[in-house]
Amino acid sequence: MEEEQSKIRNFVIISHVDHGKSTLADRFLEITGAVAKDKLGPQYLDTMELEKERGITIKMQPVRMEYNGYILNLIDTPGHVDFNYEVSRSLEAVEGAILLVDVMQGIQAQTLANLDLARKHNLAIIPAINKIDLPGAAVDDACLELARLLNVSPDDVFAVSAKTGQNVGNLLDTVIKKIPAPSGDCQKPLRALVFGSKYDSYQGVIAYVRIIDGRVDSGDKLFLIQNHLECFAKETGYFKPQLQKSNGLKTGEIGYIATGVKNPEKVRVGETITLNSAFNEKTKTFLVQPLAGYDEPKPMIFASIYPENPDDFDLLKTALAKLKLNDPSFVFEPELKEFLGRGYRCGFLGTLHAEIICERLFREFGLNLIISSPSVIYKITNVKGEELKIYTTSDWPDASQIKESYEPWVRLEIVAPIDYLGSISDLVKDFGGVYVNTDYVAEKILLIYEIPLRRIISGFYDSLKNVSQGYASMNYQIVGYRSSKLVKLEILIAGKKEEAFAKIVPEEEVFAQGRAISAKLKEKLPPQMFALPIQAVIGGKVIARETLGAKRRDVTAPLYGGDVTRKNKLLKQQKEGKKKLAARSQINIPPQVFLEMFKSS
Ligand SMILES: Nc1nc2c(ncn2[C@@H]2O[C@H](COP(=O)(O)OP(=O)(O)OP(=O)(O)O)[C@@H](O)[C@H]2O)c(=O)[nH]1
Ligand SMILES: [Mg+2]
Repeated sequence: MEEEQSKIRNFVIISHVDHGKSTLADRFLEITGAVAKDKLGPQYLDTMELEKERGITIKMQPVRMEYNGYILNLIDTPGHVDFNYEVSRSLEAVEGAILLVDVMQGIQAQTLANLDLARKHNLAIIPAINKIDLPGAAVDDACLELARLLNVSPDDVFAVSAKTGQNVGNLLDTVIKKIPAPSGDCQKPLRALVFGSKYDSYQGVIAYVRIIDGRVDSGDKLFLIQNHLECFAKETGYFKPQLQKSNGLKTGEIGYIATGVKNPEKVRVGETITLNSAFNEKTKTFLVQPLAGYDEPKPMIFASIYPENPDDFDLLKTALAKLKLNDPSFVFEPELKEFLGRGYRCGFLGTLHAEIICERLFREFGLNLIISSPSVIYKITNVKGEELKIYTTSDWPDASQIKESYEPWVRLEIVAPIDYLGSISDLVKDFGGVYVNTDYVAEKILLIYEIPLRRIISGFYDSLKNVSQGYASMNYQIVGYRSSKLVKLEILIAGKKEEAFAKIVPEEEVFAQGRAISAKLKEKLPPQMFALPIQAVIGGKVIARETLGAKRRDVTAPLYGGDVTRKNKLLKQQKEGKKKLAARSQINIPPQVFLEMFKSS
């Protein structure tokens, strides 16, 4: 191994959501001088507007720091379970992990899940307790709990404050001591693992890479082994975290390669990049073996997404392809539906994930969307005896066609302090869950249940947080399909079917759900030009009804009568808006309402 390579450390920070990873990364950036102190706002690596607004990390973010003669490549990861694919991809690019635990919360479900992932990758793990500056923090107890989980001495657990910086310098020194330098052979031909990417209109696809073997220089001719694509390194560089050009990238380094490839679908995460010169003319094979790559993510929930303006269909298509490059964990397929038009059926890892993608389509691409209620993948057998998978509500066949219906169940793991055992088991029972087992992790209980996935995506997590004062956390995996009598609840507004609000529900819940959806719509929809009925309908029978009030909205009201041309323009716009309305339907449903209904379903 070359001297330079032995001075590289690649590591991630992993934890449950909100335990302070991005804040700890801030302190590392400060200590190493990677970012000037006056430029360093809180959670500096959360660069997306949505991340800042919501205070959560959505994307993993690599950053290169220099410290005491070492190159430190850190990847900050998200903690929310919906963005777990970001974590698992990051782990493949590093040799070690800081496992961070909030002193007030202790071990939580994603602490366990992410630790498990890190162990599967054989990473060196450095445990640390965070937020020790908080008044009343029981630091020793928290260290003991984490030490028990990892089977190490409590003295090996770091106690830090990412906020004040207390003990963070020692933690960084330990990263250098305990995490091994990257292995890999600098003499071999290039093998670079693509662990992320983004699209740039000038540079084409920018691949985030970890150089496993060999080196790449700016200008090199490249070959993408899995996709059989030739391209070249338009530019190489590092994450500072802004992209900073370099002459090349060497074994063990993390950086980017701008490929110039314009089709976002051609460069996939998990791809192995090698040099074109590694091709052996005689044997017609490459001198290198492709890397293992990544497992495909498994979408849990589906929704139909349609442009509000049908002319935006092509824009939606390119937007989805570009977003997928930045977030490979969602899937999409075109679909055509009678009541909706041309759009896409999209699969997501969870409801927050779906919400974030829809927000990004709006903010980054200016797309107003119609979004259907989220759905899990149901299965039915029809009267012909065929078994069908039903991804979205609009695919649900007529009741007369269905012989038997099935829904996915999950194994649900809840980690909580023992005091909340009673309230949690009551809650799970209310949500139709079945008790399986109780286990212990360090000082906490690990409760295992089975429950329909449908219940998990509709409000369960919020209720769990409520009954446990925020202390319980959860994780789930699909265990299989079980028979359930399901029906399609239709929603009619002004007598017209609004497919986006339809929902698949168990027969015994139709009345409650029908009432809930129509009441919610009444609350979310703006007053219309005429009073309109909102109806929930099962098989042609109305089971719930609300009336949406009428009010002529004065669009010029906020203008205090000042500017006449502007006033006229607005009135003209309103008139045109009404024309568009008449063409689409009787009612004006602002695009935010679809997202609001989606969130609350
Ligand atoms: N008092 C105190 N607050 C902290 C400390 N570290 C982080 N926080 C706060 O905890 C909250 C979450 O911090 P983040 O750094 O965003 O947590 P995260 O783990 O990156 O969150 P996700 O990426 O969404 O999982 C923020 O309000 C921080 O200000 C600490 O050491 N002390
Ligand atoms: Mg974060």
